[in-house]
Amino acid sequence: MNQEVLLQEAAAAIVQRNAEGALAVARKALELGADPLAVMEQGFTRGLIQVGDLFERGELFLPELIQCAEIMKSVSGILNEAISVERREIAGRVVIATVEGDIHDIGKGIVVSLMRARGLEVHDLGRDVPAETIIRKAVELDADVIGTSALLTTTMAGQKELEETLRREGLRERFITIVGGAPVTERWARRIGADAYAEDANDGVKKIFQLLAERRR
Ligand code: B12
Repeated sequence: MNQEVLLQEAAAAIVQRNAEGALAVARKALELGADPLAVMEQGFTRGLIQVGDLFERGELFLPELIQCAEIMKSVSGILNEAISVERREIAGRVVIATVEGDIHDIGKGIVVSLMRARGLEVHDLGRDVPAETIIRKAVELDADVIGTSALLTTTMAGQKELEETLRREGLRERFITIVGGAPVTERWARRIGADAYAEDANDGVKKIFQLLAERRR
């Protein structure tokens, strides 16, 4: 089967809130040997973004949005697991969380899976996590990288607070920081003083490896 058809079916299953259909597409994708990351990002995620647009336009309501997110969670359970592990030695230690006040964690889940698959040791602190808690954990684990996700314009402030707290406590140079999430931009990363912005999981992992390499030079 053509991969593009599969990606369209994946997106449609989310928009139509078809839980069984979505799981069937995810399983079919694996059977056919499709790239699970591509199916997540270019298929199911595309559908979820359409759902977000419908919600924003008032054409869909919160219960339906929740239903779509739940379907997304169940397919990501299958597909994230299948993201291929390419290397085994630990390349760096990452502490990651969705910032305080924010419960969006689907994108972070994809990022975590890809990081693990590429050989990073990842400590996922979950969602709605205060900056202070993220920093304490990063210090305790002697992490190399702190990654944060924010999906609401209001919660992006948590990423700024993290940078400010690190600077105030004299810890800024100790960690590489990377920010992501739909409303987050390169400009925002620069403005708050984060080391990097990532638009998706692949971009994030690539930038982390670059920054780790620069640091070890
Ligand atoms: C699913 C969803 C939900 C689900 C979340 C379920 C879950 N467990 O995550 C539920 C239904 C619970 C929900 C709730 C709400 N939501 Co909501 N939600 C969405 C939706 C449709 C999709 C988000 C998503 O999962 N995208 C797919 C993933 C794969 O993409 P992603 O998160 O961007 O992640 C990728 C990249 O950004 C990047 N990335 C992300 N994080 C990181 C971190 C690092 C370190 C790196 C390297 C990379 C990286 O890599 C990821 C993979 O490629 C968006 C619409 C949208 N376009 O984003 C609205 C949206 C984010 N929600 C919105 C709103 C308003 C809400 C609510 C306030 C609704 C309400 N009235 O209660 C609540 C907020 C609750 C809270 N306190 O957090 C608004 C936000 C508007 C704004 N400007 O702030 C949006 C934009 C919808 C809209 N268009 O109005 N939501």
